[in-house]
Amino acid sequence: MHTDINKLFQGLWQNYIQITPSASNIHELLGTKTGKSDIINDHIALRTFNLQRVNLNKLAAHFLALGYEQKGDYDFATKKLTAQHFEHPDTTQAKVFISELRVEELSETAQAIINEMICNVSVHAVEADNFLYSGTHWTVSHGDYKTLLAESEYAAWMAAWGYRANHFTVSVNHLNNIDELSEVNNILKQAEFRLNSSGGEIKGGEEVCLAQSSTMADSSEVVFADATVSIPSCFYEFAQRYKMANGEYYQGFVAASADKIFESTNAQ
Ligand code: OOG
Ligand code: NI
Repeated sequence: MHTDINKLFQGLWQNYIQITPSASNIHELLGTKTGKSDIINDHIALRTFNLQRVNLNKLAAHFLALGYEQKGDYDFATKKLTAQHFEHPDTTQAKVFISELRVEELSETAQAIINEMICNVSVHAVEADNFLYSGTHWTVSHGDYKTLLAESEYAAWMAAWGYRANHFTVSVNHLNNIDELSEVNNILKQAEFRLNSSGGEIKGGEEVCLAQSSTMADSSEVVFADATVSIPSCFYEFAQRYKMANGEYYQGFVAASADKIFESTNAQ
């Protein structure tokens, strides 16, 4: 496990932009618009399966070791996902949203494909410094990918991309010269980036103390056992937080909005 938060986030970011060039382009574009090249991340998100070897707790251990604390619990019944979020006492550090797919709720066929994949992940690999950006530890066929896709877009995404940041999220509150999420969205649309419009381009808002938007995932090539195919990779998210009645900024997530953000990796 990393002992340095910055090294972990640098590893995650470098791995993420390799298959998400839009994120790196938008990062640069926002740097130009705001006159400040350093962007504060609101959060990152990671995905996994609830199988013992690689479950949410195994991913979380990497952050707990760096001083993060577990905060919210979330359930996405239709998507068969459980999630938690983690915060660091230093509030300038990105929050972390980790979800896990409840494998036992899938068909026997899907379960067999996933179990076979995860058999290849060693206990040692899960604890290694680079685990959270180590990608796949298995090979799947394009057919198996499509079988998973028919049942769970999330399962298919994991089969193709493995362990890596699913997205980084720009903190709109920390952007110089930009006050509103809608302004960010306008800049992105003008530059012809495609936004996720499921549930509206802006999910949530001041009434739930969190407004979010995201790009649709880039496409990137995956080498399957039998074919090389371009499929949705990762996306970039933008979050604006509002103060609660007690005067403090809301730090949690909003399940109804998150449910739509997950769909940013759907095929277009
Ligand atoms: C996570 C989706 C939820 C948010 O900010 O609400 C999320 C995912 O797509 O893995 O990141
Ligand atoms: Ni997010």
